[in-house]
Amino acid sequence: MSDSTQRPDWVPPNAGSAFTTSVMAGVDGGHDGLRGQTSVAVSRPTTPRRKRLTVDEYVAGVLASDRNVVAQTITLVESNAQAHFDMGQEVLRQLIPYTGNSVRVGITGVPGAGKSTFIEALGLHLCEQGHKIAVLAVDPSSTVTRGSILGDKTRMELLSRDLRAFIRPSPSSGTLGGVARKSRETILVCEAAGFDVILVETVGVGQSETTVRSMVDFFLLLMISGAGDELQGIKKGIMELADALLVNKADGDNRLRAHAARADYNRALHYLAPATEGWRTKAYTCSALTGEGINAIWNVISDFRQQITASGVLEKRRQRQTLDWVYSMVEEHLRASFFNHAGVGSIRTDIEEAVVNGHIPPTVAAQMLIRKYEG
Ligand SMILES: Nc1nc2c(ncn2[C@@H]2O[C@H](COP(=O)(O)OP(=O)(O)O)[C@@H](O)[C@H]2O)c(=O)[nH]1
Ligand SMILES: [Mg+2]
Repeated sequence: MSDSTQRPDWVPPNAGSAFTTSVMAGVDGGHDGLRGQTSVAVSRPTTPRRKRLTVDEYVAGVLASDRNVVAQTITLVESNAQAHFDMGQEVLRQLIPYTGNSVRVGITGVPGAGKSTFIEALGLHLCEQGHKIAVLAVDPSSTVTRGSILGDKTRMELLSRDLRAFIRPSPSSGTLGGVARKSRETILVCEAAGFDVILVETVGVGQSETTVRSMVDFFLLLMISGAGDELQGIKKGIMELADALLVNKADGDNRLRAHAARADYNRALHYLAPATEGWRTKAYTCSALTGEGINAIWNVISDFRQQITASGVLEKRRQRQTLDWVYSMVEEHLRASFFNHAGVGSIRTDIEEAVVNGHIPPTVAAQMLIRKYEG
């Protein structure tokens, strides 16, 4: 739950004002998930300034599934400006009664496993079946890998042209907690707009799998055969988060290897605790390229959804996730407040030096810092 990737010397920007401090950079980059605006930097000067909407207009537009307003609402809740934050929270408050009616699916896997290709294949398949799909990304490193995010968008070219789909890149980089807050709120906005399948892609960076696990119903781990488990970063811990393992690229010469890998993973899964009470996590194969296995994995997800709805596990899971969300924001806020505290700042360097040189034990150092903060 807590963001253990946080470096101890991290100091949040403008810390102390509110949760708006949790993510740096905010919406200044200006991408709003609208089709045809991927080249925002180029088209921006000719784009007319948008009229500011009122809270009622945001709410009505989202409920009417107006794509422009959906995108603007997400931009609003992603904003770091205090005025936007307050307005965004009021919009969300009014949208809450219309949320919750989607299948939330998280997808992770190493870069190159085929997540984006898979999401496009699954997304198109679901659109054909009459679903409305929202694709979101959670990538706390997205400033660094900005290029690849845009690359992903162009890779999902067919899906992004489909009016039944809505693709939104990751919020700008910042702490994982900050990115997560925005993504959770984006999920709610998309649900209120009538998107009934939410696909959340994340690269396995730091704690991001755990974070995405904590915001979805079903968590899918995409694998490739022959890459070696160490290379794929598939630690036991991540397999234990998954509701299904999907060996992608089961096509051409790779087909047999993929099927062998599936059997191996199924054997390994026997020894692991399942991620979801009453559900057995299994391994499957697919080819995001040819589409083989895509329908089958959707059937697995649908069965899962039906089963955990009936058993009450879904409701319990979502309640726990909501509380986790609350406390992760509290933690995020306290951390920011601590590291921005002037008194703490004035003694930190000395205390850090004393503790690394063995002059005081870590516990005493922590007590001194906390006393300074609370005092
Ligand atoms: N042969 C084959 N190649 C695939 C498949 N899925 C993805 N790829 C290729 O693998 C590469 C990485 O895919 P991408 O979707 O960008 O992976 P991501 O980094 O996990 O999002 C691309 O060149 C894809 O064309 C598949 O099912 N079969
Ligand atoms: Mg990708």
